[in-house]
Amino acid sequence: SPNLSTDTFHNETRSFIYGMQPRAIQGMLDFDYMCKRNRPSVAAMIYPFGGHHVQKFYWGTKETLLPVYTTVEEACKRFPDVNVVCNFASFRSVYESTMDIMSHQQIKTVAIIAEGVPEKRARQLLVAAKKRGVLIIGPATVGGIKPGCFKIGNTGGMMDNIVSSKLYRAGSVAYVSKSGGMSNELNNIIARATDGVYEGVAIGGDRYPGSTFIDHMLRFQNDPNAKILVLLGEVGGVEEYHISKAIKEGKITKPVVAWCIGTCSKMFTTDVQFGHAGSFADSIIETAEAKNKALADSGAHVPKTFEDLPAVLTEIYESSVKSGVIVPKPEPEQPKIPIDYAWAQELGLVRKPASFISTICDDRGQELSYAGMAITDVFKDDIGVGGVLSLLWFKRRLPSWAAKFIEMVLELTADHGPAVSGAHNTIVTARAGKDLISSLVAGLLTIGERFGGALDGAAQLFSAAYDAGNTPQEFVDNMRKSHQLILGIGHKIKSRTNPDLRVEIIKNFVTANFPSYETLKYALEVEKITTSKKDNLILNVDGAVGVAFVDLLRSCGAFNREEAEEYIKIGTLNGLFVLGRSIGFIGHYLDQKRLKQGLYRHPWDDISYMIPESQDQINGGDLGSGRTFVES
Ligand code: Q5B
Repeated sequence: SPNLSTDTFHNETRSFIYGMQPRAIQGMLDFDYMCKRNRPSVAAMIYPFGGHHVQKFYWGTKETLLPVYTTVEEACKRFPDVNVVCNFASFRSVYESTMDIMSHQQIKTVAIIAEGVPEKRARQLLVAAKKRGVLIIGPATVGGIKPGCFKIGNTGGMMDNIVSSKLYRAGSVAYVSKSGGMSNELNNIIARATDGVYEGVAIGGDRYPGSTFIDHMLRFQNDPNAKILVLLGEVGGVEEYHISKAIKEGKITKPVVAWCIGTCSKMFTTDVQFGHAGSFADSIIETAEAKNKALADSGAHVPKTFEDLPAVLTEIYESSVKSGVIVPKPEPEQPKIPIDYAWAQELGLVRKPASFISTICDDRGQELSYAGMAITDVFKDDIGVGGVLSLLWFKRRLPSWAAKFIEMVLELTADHGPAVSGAHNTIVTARAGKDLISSLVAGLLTIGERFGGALDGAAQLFSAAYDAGNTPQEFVDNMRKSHQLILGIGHKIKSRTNPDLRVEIIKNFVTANFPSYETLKYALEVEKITTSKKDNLILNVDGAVGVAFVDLLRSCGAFNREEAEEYIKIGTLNGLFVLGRSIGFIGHYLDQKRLKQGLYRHPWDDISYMIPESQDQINGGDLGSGRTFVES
């Protein structure tokens, strides 16, 4: 016979959970905590995939770790006190895993949650379990609950439901049903009609459950703390007759309140298969009505309808109290169980200041959006890279000429040969064997005021001087007096006689498309003065883009003056060069890899070595003069 001990579940019962079921485990641990158990009822998880590891759970408000083993054997070895397994394996693998679980002597109870277990397999499991003296609850069940002691998996539903059905402390009524959903209903009815549930088991709705009504009713009969027994049967099968027989034979002497659901089936003109695989009446004796009658005839308390069940329960409970069979216990304080933050937030019970604010992009909904524009619309409207940049950098769509200008800047700044500082660094890094990101970053880190990073500075200097009403000459003089280079002016190789055609392209576009371009005009006047001094002091590509962008921000109509100034102040414009030149740096990286270039070492003859001849020369403090150095 299976393990029909009256002590199947107690407040020291420990279990393994087979399968990765963190929600169910958290529910069990919350229940344990609520019941004031000393230790969690779950000792470990068994999950054949992913190797040994630990998983974090809450134990009240604190956190605890549960180990995950890959085999039942390891788990059993580590926790010899565990005798219950909740098996969440699917119908495909539940047979093998349950057989494995049952091969370990210490396991006395297995709850099988899977639905759709083939009947042949279910019967084989049943036979094997009987042979080994293992109690199987299920298949196709949520399991069961023993208030104050143990809860199988998801039984009892959410914690607020468990609290409202007082499942955190033992009552006097033990029930057995087939359905998990109806068990919840019973938990609620029993809590209201009596002093509550002592133990409840849902055996599952399949035709061949691992344990049957009579198994559990006899367990409850033998348990002195179960005072009233409840049977919730249903149409189909003949298991309920075992109860009526046991009552008649005096094997069950405690009051039994019984009801078989499915009495409405007579209203249908054809045979009806109810929700469970086993809830189908093959003959008249399998109908709910016939079984209710047999139960009533045997002496069970059978209400007229299911709706009358609570009243019948109350009547039996009150008479049990009167006769002293049940002595009501003082009601303990209702436990408080911390709710998960995410759930509390969903219920609108908590709020917290966010650590981050983001206003440009949202990936939470069904569709990604850039500044409120759905990604499908980005493509429907064909807004291009310029449009996407407008949304993500400026949070608005800019006029198409402005978006086009942005794209033009990215194209113009994409590369300027392998000799410029950044490309050189990318190449050297790639040749040192580094990866794409390292090589790209090595190049990007050279961008600064002298190389490619003068856009913001140029925008600030020229616009400030223009706004202050300085003439171009005054501006140049002021900069010279304060010993500052004019950012955006000057180039290593380009000059008035060797003009930078990129700058020409920018000028042509701006003059043709921008509503106004006062800053650019001003910068070109400055250029006339600087180039008159030195041929290479042209308005360079950084300067041209910088001042043109001031005009864009000020004239496109999408920004007020304050916003336009802010974008210049916060360093937006160098971003254009960084973004554009990344294209070129990546190109150089790929080029070097493609060419399989080896480690670069700079030739000695290209380095001027100026080494002191002796320590005395260093100590003599003559380092700056160059006189005392050997020049090579
Ligand atoms: N002088 C760019 O210098 C460079 C002056 C100036 C007044 C100035 C220099 C500079 C400002 C920063 C700037 C962006 C370092 C450049 C870029 C992207 C690139 C790069 C590429 C690409 C060049 C000689 C004489 C001295 C100086 C005077 C020089 N600049 N006076 N304002 N701005 N500019 N950077 O040729 O009397 O002889 O003592 O710092 O805008 O990075 O292609 O390579 O796409 O990758 O080495 O285009 O102009 O000249 O420093 O020897 O100076 O001119 O005071 O006068 P150079 P220096 P003096 S675009």
